[in-house]
Amino acid sequence: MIDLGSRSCGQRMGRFVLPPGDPCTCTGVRLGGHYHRYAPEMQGQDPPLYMDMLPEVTAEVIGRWFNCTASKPEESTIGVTDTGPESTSKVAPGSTPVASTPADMTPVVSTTHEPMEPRADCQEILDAGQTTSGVYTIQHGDQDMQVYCRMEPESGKGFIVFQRRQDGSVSFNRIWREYTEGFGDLTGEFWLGNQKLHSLTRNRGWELVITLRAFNGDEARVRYGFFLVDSSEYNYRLDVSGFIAEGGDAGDSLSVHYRQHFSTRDADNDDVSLENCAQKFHGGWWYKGCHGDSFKSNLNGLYYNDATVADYMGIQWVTWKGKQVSLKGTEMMTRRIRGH
Ligand SMILES: [Ca+2]
Repeated sequence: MIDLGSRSCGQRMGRFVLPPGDPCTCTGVRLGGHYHRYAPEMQGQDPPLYMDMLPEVTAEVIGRWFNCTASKPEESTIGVTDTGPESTSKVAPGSTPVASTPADMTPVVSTTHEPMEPRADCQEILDAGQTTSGVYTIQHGDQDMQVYCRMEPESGKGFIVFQRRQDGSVSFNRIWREYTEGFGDLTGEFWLGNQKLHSLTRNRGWELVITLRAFNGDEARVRYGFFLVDSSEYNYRLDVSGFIAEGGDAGDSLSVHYRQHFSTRDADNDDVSLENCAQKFHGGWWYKGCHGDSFKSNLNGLYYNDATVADYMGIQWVTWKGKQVSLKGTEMMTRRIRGH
């Protein structure tokens, strides 16, 4: 099935979305609303990341405002994408052709879907007929939460994506408060936030699915039948069990981190007194030890543009590629299992 959400840079419901930096370069869309929520430092930047527009303001018009030249076909992906499942290549009048859909896990989706009515999670949204992956608003408790839903209508599953790595565009070397609140871009790289993860998973049975991509093109997918992130009182401790290999041979690199507290460079909750694993590996994770049998995974490590790294550096899933290979991309997502 073609993911119609995999487009970037465009008009949507009166909002024109601009890429960061050069507004003429339509790659890597940033949704304004999300940046407002997670990256206040992006606010007020010139040019702005998005502008609310009248529908008649086209990409061409905006291009003239910024003195863009019209010929950037390989970079421009301006198009209207809410066109329904049967039309995969419609182009907005006067704009350049829509670029080809990027690789499967690359979710360059600029869609903020209007909710039909409040839904508690991505599964309910999928069940209500929304089969396109993208940014949705769910109502959790008494608060609205923007999440990226990975819709897999073939299997009838709708996941809340809570972590994504794909190009190193967002730093994951963050402090406790940032990991608590979340950071990044829901349509790019991000961490949803430990408090949200706890709030989502605390009461009911949730599963965890992780997709892993290597620089050599290998892909793998693992599933844990039970997933819960404990409260801040327990430093967002990881509760995970029920490993299943869903695709590939990645193995289980997370169960060794079971019951581990979350650590960041300014909150050392790992099990070793003489080292600070989060500081050493430049990320936030449920670190146990900084090497050996107590270190099997770190999907929030430093991003490398090359697979080969020093021991345990980079994005690690040790049971798959060993301790000297950093991964190219990851996606972590969770779903409430019905009937539990
Ligand atoms: Ca320590």
